[in-house]
Amino acid sequence: MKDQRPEGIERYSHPAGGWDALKAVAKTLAHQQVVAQGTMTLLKANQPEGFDCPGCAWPDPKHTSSFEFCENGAKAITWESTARRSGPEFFESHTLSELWGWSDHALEDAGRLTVPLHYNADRDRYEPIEWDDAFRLIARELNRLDDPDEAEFYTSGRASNEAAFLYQLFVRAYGTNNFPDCSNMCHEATSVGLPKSIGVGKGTVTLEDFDHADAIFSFGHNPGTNHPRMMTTLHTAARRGVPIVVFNPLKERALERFAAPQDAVEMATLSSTQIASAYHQVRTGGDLAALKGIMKAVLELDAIDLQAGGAGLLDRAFIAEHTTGFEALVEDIGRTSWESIVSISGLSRQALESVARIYVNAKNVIVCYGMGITQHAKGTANVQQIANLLMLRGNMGRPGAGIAPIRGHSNVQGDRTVGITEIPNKALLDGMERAFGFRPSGEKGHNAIEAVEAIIAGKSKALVCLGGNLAVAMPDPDATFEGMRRLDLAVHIATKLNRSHLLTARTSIILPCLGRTDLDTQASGPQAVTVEDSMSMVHASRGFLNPPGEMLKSEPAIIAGMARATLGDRYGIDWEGLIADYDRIRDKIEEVFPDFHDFNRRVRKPGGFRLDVAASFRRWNTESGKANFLTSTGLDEDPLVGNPDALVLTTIRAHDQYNTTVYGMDDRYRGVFGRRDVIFMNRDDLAGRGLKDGDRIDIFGLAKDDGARRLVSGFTAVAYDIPRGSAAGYYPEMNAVVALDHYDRLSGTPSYKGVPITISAASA
Ligand SMILES: Nc1nc2c(c(=O)[nH]1)N[C@H]1C(S)=C(S)[C@@H](COP(=O)(O)OP(=O)(O)OC[C@H]3O[C@@H](n4cnc5c(=O)[nH]c(N)nc54)[C@H](O)[C@@H]3O)O[C@H]1N2
Ligand SMILES: Nc1nc2c(c(=O)[nH]1)N[C@H]1C(S)=C(S)[C@@H](COP(=O)(O)OP(=O)(O)OC[C@H]3O[C@@H](n4cnc5c(=O)[nH]c(N)nc54)[C@H](O)[C@@H]3O)O[C@H]1N2
Ligand SMILES: [Mo]
Repeated sequence: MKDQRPEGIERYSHPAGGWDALKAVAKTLAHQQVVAQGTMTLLKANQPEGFDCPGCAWPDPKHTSSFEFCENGAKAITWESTARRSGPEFFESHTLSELWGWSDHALEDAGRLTVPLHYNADRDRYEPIEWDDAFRLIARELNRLDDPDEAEFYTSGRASNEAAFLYQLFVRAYGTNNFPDCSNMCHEATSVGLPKSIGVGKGTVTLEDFDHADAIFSFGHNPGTNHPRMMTTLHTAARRGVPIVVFNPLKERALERFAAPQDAVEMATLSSTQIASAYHQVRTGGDLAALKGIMKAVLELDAIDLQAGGAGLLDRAFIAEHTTGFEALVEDIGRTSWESIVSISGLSRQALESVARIYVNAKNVIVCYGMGITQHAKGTANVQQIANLLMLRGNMGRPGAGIAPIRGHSNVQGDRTVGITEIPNKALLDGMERAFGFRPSGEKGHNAIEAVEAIIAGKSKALVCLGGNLAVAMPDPDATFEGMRRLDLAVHIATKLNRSHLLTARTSIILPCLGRTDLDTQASGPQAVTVEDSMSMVHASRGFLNPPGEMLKSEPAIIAGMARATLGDRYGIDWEGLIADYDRIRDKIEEVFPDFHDFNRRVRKPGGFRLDVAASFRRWNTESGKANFLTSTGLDEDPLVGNPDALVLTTIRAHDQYNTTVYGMDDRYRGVFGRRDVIFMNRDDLAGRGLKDGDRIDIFGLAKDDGARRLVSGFTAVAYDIPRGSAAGYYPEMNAVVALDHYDRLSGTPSYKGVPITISAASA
């Protein structure tokens, strides 16, 4: 008898990729009415003379290859190059109270913003405003604050190096280091954890290293959806017979099997390639335990080898010459019992031993990881344990081996490199002084959590956002929304309307900007910008589409406009000159950051250049001058899960979404169609609560008792292949049960992937 499944829930039995991916692209193109121009646009993605795909930060084979098909890249591009517009008529026809009732999808689907807008509270509408008037209003509000530290300057990771660099120049000249950044919600555990381990907060591998790897481990990332061009790399590696070992609570289809749309044979024969050679469904938040378990098994295998007269299985020469802390690590692992490892990771000892055998049998190992590792209360510790595992066998700083954090936004790494940081180091301050003749404040500013806390507390009164949808991306929407509505000034530089723009302050302004695909013409002619991918490759990006309207400005031009209005000629910065020709911005980037030497010449070579990542060459920029094994005692990440009824919820992305941008309501590979109001649970966890597949339930977020009620109600429970004790639901819907105060104390990364919850049958 066929199971009766909840509405919209099906079994999706195809491999990832394949014809369904091509069909999905055709549908997107049609919906956005960009068929002719759209297809041409797709062909220019990631080409030498084209633009950098805004979809993800995975690198391209030297940006010189032939067209690489990517379904979700195509969605990101067509979403931006849509023929739809939300111009003055749109805002005249809809009050903000009405728009508040629209879905996140509908708000963005209204199309590209075309004119600067100013909120009129009497009419509850955004109304067109001249650029100069908008800049003047912003300047007036910023200059009215008692202290520059009462303003927050958020950056989302799509901003180019040029935009981000000018932004930090403006903000530092204005006088604060309040730089909340999407990276704070994303790979901050990497940016904080890895410098202490290996001296650099970035990955150490290049794309070429994947060709020389003998084993690839994947922890907590979903490439079929979130960095689909990585599937080409994994597909090639799998076909080469390289073991690919996956740790993920959910069986993600693309990690199981994939049909490459480029592969004529697979497409013609409807066949596919198995990707993971072993799939371990770790419990949410069980990675620290799993990593310690693998290391424990590696140390045991090493001891056996030594006893048998072998030379051991660790790279003892590397450990002796290049590292500190090995003994302390061995001690910590020795103290950790198999019993606790197995119960917390949810994986058997045999399973972890089999991983250890793959690990020691491979000469070169790469470990890739994403949000499943970083977005935890122990995110930094997770990242450092990955580094420990690699260093045991010298898998760091040599060809075919290393650590590969998979970044999120297409330029989130670059934004950091060119100065978006709330903790400026001496090199940055020296560089700024050298290039601009003033020394910015060195005082620590706010990260994303601190910024939102300050806004909620009424201490910060102005918020400027270079892209993004901060209010919706952050935890605790009730408190966050309310705080934002009490601001004196809110400024959003954006391509499309989203919910954060509806949280109006006393003065609220939206500034429409060009996107990656748009032609950017300044006084000296058409401009290119630059971006840095996950593997530290910097390359140029040049849009070519006619902008959606004549009023739009580029991000650098908008920043320069705000800066000049706010700062006058403070420090003699030539804002117009910098905007006239972006080469001049790049010259200044080079002056501040010597790593960018010869920037304008090197970035003109197809494929660009790689920034120096010292750890890739076994140079360790740590205090000890060596790579450090770092221990983190214990395995339990969460003191909050004291409740015996608690489940650990992870919040994830569907296939048809880009962060808070919801392209559509399907999550094809997980078999969810036309809805997002679901929670995936183990059938036995449901039964244990007297519930079953398809029941409507309420979800309560547990947190330190702060009086707040965190609730998502009336969602449908979907019995799913997920470990007991774990549950999964979609971001951002589930943000209502995430507490702002629940974050990694070392990096400030919210624990979006380890949310303690209880559930019960829906009350209404
Ligand atoms: N199309 C598309 N592309 C994107 C994005 C997008 O939204 N859409 N977002 C961009 C951004 S900003 C980012 S940061 C990246 C995000 O890319 P990912 O890191 O892939 O993001 P998530 O969907 O959050 O999923 C993480 C994966 O971790 C698994 N997971 C959840 N909890 C745990 C855990 O506790 N342990 C382990 N081992 N695994 C776990 C989930 O099942 C899921 O497969 O993608 C970027 N690219
Ligand atoms: N529960 C939960 N919450 C999460 C996460 C999670 O996994 N779970 N993930 C976190 C992560 S990894 C991240 S990175 C954040 C994402 O946080 P953000 O980066 O703040 O959010 P996005 O949804 O990427 O922003 C979308 C908006 O960006 C604007 N935009 C798009 N393109 C451009 C452009 O070219 N220029 C400008 N100026 N604006 C543009 C559009 O107006 C669009 O509405 O969310 C975090 N929140
Ligand atoms: Mo991200």
